[in-house]
Parts: sequence; structure tokens; C-alpha cells
Amino acid sequence: MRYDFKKIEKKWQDIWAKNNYKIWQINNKAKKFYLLDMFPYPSGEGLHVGHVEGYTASDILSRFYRMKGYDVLHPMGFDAFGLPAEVYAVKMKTLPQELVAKNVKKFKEQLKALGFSYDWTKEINTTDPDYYKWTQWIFLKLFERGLAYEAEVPVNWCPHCQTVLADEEVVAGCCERCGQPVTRKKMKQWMLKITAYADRLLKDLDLLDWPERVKTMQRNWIGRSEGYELNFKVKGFDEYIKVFTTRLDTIFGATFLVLSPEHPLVLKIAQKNYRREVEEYLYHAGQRSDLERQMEKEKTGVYLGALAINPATREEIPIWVSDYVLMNYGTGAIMAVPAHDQRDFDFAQKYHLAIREVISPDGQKQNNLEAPYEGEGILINSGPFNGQKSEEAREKIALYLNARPAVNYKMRDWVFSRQRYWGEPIPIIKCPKCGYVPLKEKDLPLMLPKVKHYEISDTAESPLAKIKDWVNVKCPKCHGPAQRETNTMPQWAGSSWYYLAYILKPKLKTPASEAKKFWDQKLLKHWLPVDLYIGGIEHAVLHLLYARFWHKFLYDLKIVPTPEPFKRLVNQGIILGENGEKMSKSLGNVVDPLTIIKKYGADTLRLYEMFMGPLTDPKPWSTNGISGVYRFLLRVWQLAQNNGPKAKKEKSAKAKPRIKLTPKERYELEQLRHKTIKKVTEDLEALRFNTAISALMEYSNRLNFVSRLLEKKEWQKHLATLVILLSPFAPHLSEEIWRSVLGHKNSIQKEKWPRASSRYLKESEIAFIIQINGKMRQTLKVKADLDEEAIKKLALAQPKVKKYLAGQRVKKTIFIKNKLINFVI
Ligand code: ANZ
Ligand code: ZN
Repeated sequence: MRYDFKKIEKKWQDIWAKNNYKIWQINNKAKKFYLLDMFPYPSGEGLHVGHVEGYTASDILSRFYRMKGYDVLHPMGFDAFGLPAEVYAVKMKTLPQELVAKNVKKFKEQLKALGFSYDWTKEINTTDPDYYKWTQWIFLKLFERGLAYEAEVPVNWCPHCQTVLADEEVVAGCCERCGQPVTRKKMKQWMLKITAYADRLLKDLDLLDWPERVKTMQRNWIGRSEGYELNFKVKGFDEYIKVFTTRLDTIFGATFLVLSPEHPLVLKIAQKNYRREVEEYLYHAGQRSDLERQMEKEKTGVYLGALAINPATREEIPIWVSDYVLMNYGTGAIMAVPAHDQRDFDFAQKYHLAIREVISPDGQKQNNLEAPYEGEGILINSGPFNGQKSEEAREKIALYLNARPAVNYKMRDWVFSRQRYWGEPIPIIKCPKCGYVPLKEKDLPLMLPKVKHYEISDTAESPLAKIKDWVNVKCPKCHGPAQRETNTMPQWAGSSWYYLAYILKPKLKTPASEAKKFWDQKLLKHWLPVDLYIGGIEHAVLHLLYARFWHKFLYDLKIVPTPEPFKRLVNQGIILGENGEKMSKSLGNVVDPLTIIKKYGADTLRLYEMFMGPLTDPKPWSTNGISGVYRFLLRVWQLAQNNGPKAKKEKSAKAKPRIKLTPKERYELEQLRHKTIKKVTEDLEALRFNTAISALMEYSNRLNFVSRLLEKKEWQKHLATLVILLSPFAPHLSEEIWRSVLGHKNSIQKEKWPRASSRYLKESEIAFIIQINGKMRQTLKVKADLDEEAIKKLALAQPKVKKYLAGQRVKKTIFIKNKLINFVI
């Protein structure tokens, strides 16, 4: 029989689907495993090999843990809001709704064609009104607690995508999506106060079994910084400039102050003769985003004509304005210490400002001021603090000058509105009398109306603003005329809680006014936290930070029982093109998983992607590798065909007499069986898929070699073990052999995962005894089954033995295999 993978794979996929995936459901109150994949954005392009990599890994583990008796949650859904669908729908003159439905259908077909064991009864889609009803509900709760607010803020504006972008979506000054430069604009925006959770988001990273790299990225993104705030008196004004510094120990070297262009005191204290220049500077700075400002190498600034008093030295120092100081960090003003800070140093050099060293690496050496010394050291030129260590001086100077400890974060509040159509409507009504009026829970979902035109007006209003009968409503409070918010939520909203939606899928239709019923505590307590989350590194700070924030918020509402959503995170490595470069259309090195499935089958693709190398490593595609894996599966198939009970019957007429294995050979084969069980089990637990596959190949090679020499019963035992261990990787082939060849009625998936017996795992090394004249002189660890010649050689090389035998003649040697050798002298 031919290995007709097309027929086999289709057959089992249909059977699995027919019983509504009940086969994947196991009830076990005591042992659960929640295995989450990063759900895809259903683009028109379909699955790529990177999806297949992560999804195969999690599918293998799901099957493995089910066979180990765990109640496994392994769901899939679609993250379908967002700009690409909208842009594409406009281009194709269709509705995003229809486009998404089409793409989801295609994605599901592809996922099924890979044999993934998803529980499709838990499928979710972020654009389903029953789903976004709850996204809107969470927003209302955030609003209720003051964590969602509207503010006029300078935002990143992408002129190409015509929408606001979160800081996280701006990469090196350009739009993450389209690559065009981002500009600055002041706009009224909905914001989420993620900064209120900054400390907890930082601290609780310690609870997580996540890649250190991702944790570091989040730590840096949150950017906690401890320092002090203190006031500088402005000469001739009743005003103080408050600065934030992490290096209060350098204050005796603070030779000027710098204000951010947006600092409210700039125009107040600028002297008359300097005003015009200052105003011009402010205008130009206003055109540039924080990011552009920070990336600019050449520092610019102007003098305000005003002076401040350094509280430590009592000197009068000039006050400047420059855009290297950001308004939305610290206090928007700094004390500049050019001798010990690169930016201040550059600025002072350019504008010939005083540079005074106050920290010396060793208390003696001076730096000649060719470059700033930014490290810690011993204070010099610092009055009563000379000779102190910089780390210690900070606290003392703070007491001396009355400076307050302060903590700052790099992270900003999350800009949460988008001026586009294809997103969740924000459930807020703006009433001229009552202000912001949230929708009542019973009025959720606030449905996204259909629109004809997707263009954005010059005033940067969302396409929803043009649907007057949707926008104009009665105020729920005063019943006067009011208007709906027309911005929509960003793409990250729906994905911030989707792992909860899978758990609650059976309750998704609950009316929002019965929220208590929806957030089923029994279900949530059973499944949370997610035990293993597999996905790409690209979500290290966006999705993974937002989801943690929402989870913590829901934890505070006592809706979720755990402080963190994802206990363990694993990032799969990127799959590169055959040439070792990143797969891209322009390089022509993109591999389409469907082509591979057609040519070799899903089992081969699954197995190959796991065999390429460690899951977390980047690795290049190899066509050779794929056919190697295919040949392995083909051999397993042939192995089963040649030796199954059926095959035997057919051949019985001309059967040759079989030569049996010796008992020892049989024992060794049994040992290999147990060793393979142990190795595959341990490798799966540690996500070492590639080495598990190697072990299976080794076992199957050996079986191939001896298969004709085994009794039927024994043969079946070995074949069963092989296919059970193989079944998480290559589920179709294994199921086919299990049922058609081995004749089982139930799915292989219902089989218990085998256990290795320690009896067979004994070290094959033995302690060999060396005697001289019958007296034990030494034991020697050696491999089992060595012959006399080999043992003799080893024994005679031992120093101890040499000593006893020195100058003697060995009359006789007695050798007992696997036990002892006796030299008679
Ligand atoms: C004096 C000083 C001396 C500083 C020195 C550094 C070195 P992090 O670690 O990033 O928090 N700073 C404060 N607010 C700023 C703003 N809005 N825009 C730009 N720079 C700002 O850095 C804190 C340091 O960055 C602060 O400490 C301040 O410069 C500067 F030898 O104060 B420092
Ligand atoms: Zn009103």
C-alpha cells in the first residue's frame, strides 16, 4: 500500500471535525493545561511558515498533555480589526466585514489542513459584536475608574495611514505599518492610564517564566528611573524651576538650566531682547516629534536672557531652552552638568557655556574636559561634600538642599483612539451639558454602522463622523442633543483580553448588563493563568504589555483570579529563506506552507518545521531537509505495512521460516523502547522537539532492521509505541496506522502516554572487578559486554594493577563476562 498522505490526512481531518472536536475535550478538574497561540490577523495572504512553526509546537504539546490526562485548552481565533482590512476593502470596493469573513474562512481551512487539534467550539473573532461588546464593556469600566480619559496631546500622526499611532507603533520615527515618516500633531485623544500600573507591570515581571530578552524589553519600555526633584529660583521673578535629576551628586557642576520648548515658564521669563529668537525657536521645535528631537545629533537652543540661582553654589546660571529636553518626561526642565553628561557637554561646547568637573573617578584625576565623565566617583569642587562617594553624596545633598525623592517612567499613557473605521466604536456620548456620558451596559454592543466612504476629512475625523444619524443622539442623561464619539479603538484592544474570551466562549452572548454571569468565576479559576503562550518576539512590548495591563485592571475588579495572564512565554525563532535571508516577496524566497502540504503532506511539514532546529532558534529553510523528513515518514508507513498482522496473513502461504531474535537482542530492543519513551517525554516537556524526533528516527531504524524477526505480539507492541510517540508530531499517519494496521477502535489521541520503566533504563555500564590471585584489587567502570581482550587491555593499563604486576609474569587469566577478570601470577 502506497503512503497516500492526501487521502489519509483528509480522512482523519473530516472524522475529527465530524464529532465537533469532542475528541479534544477531556474532563479533569485536577490537572489542566492552557496552551495559547498568538492568534493571527486574517490577512488575505493566509498562513506563512512562521505561523506553522509556533502553531505546530503548541499542537504537539496539546496532544501530548491530553494523552498525559490533562484537561487541555487549545483554542484559536482571529484578531480581525485593523487598518489593513480597511485599506484592502476600500481598494477592492468591498466591506471589511465581508473581506474578514472570507479571509477567516480561508485561514480556517489552512489550519485544518495542518491537522491542528484546536477546539473550534471555542473560536472567537474580535470583530464579532458579541465579542466587542465585552471589549467595550472593559473600556466602560476603565472610564468609570478614571483610567480612560480624553486629552489634548501631541500625537504621532501618520499622514499615509491617516491615523494617530501609539508610541509603540512608531519605529525610528516612522509608521510601523507603512514605513512613512510620522509627524507631530496636537489632537484630542482617548488615553488609557497604563502609567498607573507602571510599578506593578515592572515588579510582577519577576513572577514570570518568560525569555529574559522580553522581560528586559518591557523593563526598558517602562523605564523606571529614581532620582530627585528640586527647585531653582529664577532671578528677579517669583518663580521656581523644578528639575528632575538622577545625579544630584553633580549639582555643584550644574552651570546652566535647560527648559523644554513646551515648558510654561519659557515665555514668562524670556527677556525682551531675546523674545523674538525664543518664539521662533519654539515654533520650529513644535514641528518635530519627541523621537525626532531625541535622534537629532546636533543640539540647538536659545538663551532666554534669564538667570537662576544654583542652590548649592549660590551662583547665577543662565537659563536656556532646547528641544533635547522633553516636556513629557520628569519636570520638563533640567539642571545641566556638562562635565558629566554627554548631551549637556555637547550643548555647552556649542554655546561656550561653563564646564566644571565635580566628579573624579578616583578623587585625584581630572579629565581635561575632552569628554564628559559619566560614571560614579569621588566628589571634587563640591564644597562640604568633597571626598565623598557619588552614590552616597546624593542622599546627603538631598537633605542639605531639601530635594524630594522622585520616580519617573519612560512609559506614557496609551493613546487609545484611532481615526479609522474598522475598529470597536468607543461607547461614549459627548453632551454639551453633561460632558462625557458613558453608554449604559444594556446598550452594548454599540454596533459599528456600515459606511460608504472611508476617507478621512481634513479635520482628521474618523469616517464614522460622516454618518449623521449614527453620530447625533439624545444624551442618555439629560435627553438633550448630543453626539457619539466617532474615533474607534486601536487594533490592540481586542487582543488585550482574547485569552479570557476563549475560556468564556460559551457565555459570550450574555447581555452586557449581566456581566457577573459572563465573567464565570468557576471557569476562570479553572483555566487561568495561561500555562504556556507561544508566539513571535515582535509582540514583546505592544500586545504583551497591554494584555498585562488589562489583566491587572480586571484583577483589581476581582474578575480574574491571578495577577498575571501568561505564566510562561516562548518565542519561536524566525524561519529564514533557503538563502539564510529573511523571507520576503521581493527576495523571492517565501515558502508557502500549502505548496509543501500538497507535495509532501501536513505531517511532513509539521515534522520538518520541528526538526529544523531548536524551537527558539532562527533557522533557514531547506528543501533537502523536507524530503529527508518525508522519507522518514514513508519508512514508518512501509514498516507498518510490511509487518502488520494483515500483511502477514496474505503472505502466509509462501512465508519463509522466521529466524527469531535471541533473548538478549529482544531485551535490548525493549531497552531501546523504554529509552525512547523517556527521551521523547523529557524532550517534549522541555520543548526540545528536534531531538525528540531524532530519537524516534533511531527507534524506527532499529525496528526496521529487526521487524521480520519478531513475534506478532511483540512486533505490535513496538509499532504501537512508535506511533503513539509519533502521534503528536504526525497525527494523521499515526492515527491511520493505529486504527487500520493495528486495528484499534478508538482514536490514538485517547491512548495514555506511555511510561518508561526504570527496569529497562539501567545504565549499561557495569562495575567490573579486577582480581590478582583471587584478591580484589580494583573495580573498573566499563561498558557492558566487553570481551576478554578489551577488558584485559583496560585492566593492564591501570596504575594500581601495573604496580601489583610489576616484574611478575601472568601465568593465567580467568575472565567472567560482565563480572570479573582474575590475573594469576
Ligand atoms: C543632572 C545630571 C547630571 C543628569 C549628570 C545626568 C547626568 P534617566 O535615567 O533617563 O531618567 N533629564 C531629566 N528630565 C529630562 C527631560 N525631560 N528631557 C531630557 N533629559 C532629562 O535620566 C535622567 C537624567 O536625564 C536627569 O539627570 C537629567 O539630567 C536628564 F551627570 O540631571 B540629569
Ligand atoms: Zn446630557
